[in-house]
Amino acid sequence: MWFVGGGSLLLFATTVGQNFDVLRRTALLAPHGGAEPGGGPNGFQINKTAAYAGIDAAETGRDAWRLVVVGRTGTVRLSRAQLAGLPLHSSALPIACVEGWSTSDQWWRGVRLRDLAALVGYEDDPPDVLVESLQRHGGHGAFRHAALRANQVADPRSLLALYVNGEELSLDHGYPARVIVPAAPGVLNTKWVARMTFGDL
Ligand SMILES: Nc1nc2c(c(=O)[nH]1)N[C@H]1C(S)=C(S)[C@@H](COP(=O)(O)O)O[C@H]1N2
Ligand SMILES: [Mo]
Repeated sequence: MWFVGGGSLLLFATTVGQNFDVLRRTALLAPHGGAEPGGGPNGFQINKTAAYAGIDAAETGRDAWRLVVVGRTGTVRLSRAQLAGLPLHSSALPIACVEGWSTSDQWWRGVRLRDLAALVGYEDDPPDVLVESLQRHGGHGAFRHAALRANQVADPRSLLALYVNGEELSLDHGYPARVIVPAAPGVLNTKWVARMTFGDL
């Protein structure tokens, strides 16, 4: 976990590399909407698996995936390593799906949405953002993108999460990066984010 001592962090760093491939492989095969609370990769339930959403592991890899951020001052492309090098913050937030389940608080870690807005010209006044997923098919088309309001972007708890519960995001929970915002239906927490367009929608 991120909030424990340095010794455990070191342990985490050495074990996560070994477990990560296994984690991602098993995540691909897992059924969606685990039956019991706490089931699913990273220790909590999933809505749609990566396989169901048609996410190809090849397009989430280190060489293929870039986050494209568009705004007032132009377009910025960031690899996952570059994102992980930005200031990271933690938020304890649940996922609350309108389909009738919700999780307890999960420990998310990632880049603040308002910091991403600042990268493309909105230092003081974050606007709305349109978030688009790698997902092209599978499930409800509406889940491929979501619009977040300026106040949701400005909230310091709103993250583009790279990690959860002290681990890399699993593919089923949205690896390489997914949105998590407070007090909003789960559907706004777009997984497998590919593109974020800041500006009044
Ligand atoms: N790209 C994409 N993002 C998505 C979804 C989806 O199907 N595709 N499902 C949404 C819904 S309805 C919910 S409740 C949450 C569930 O997140 P989880 O699967 O990590 O628990 O993801 C949201 N993000
Ligand atoms: Mo949902």
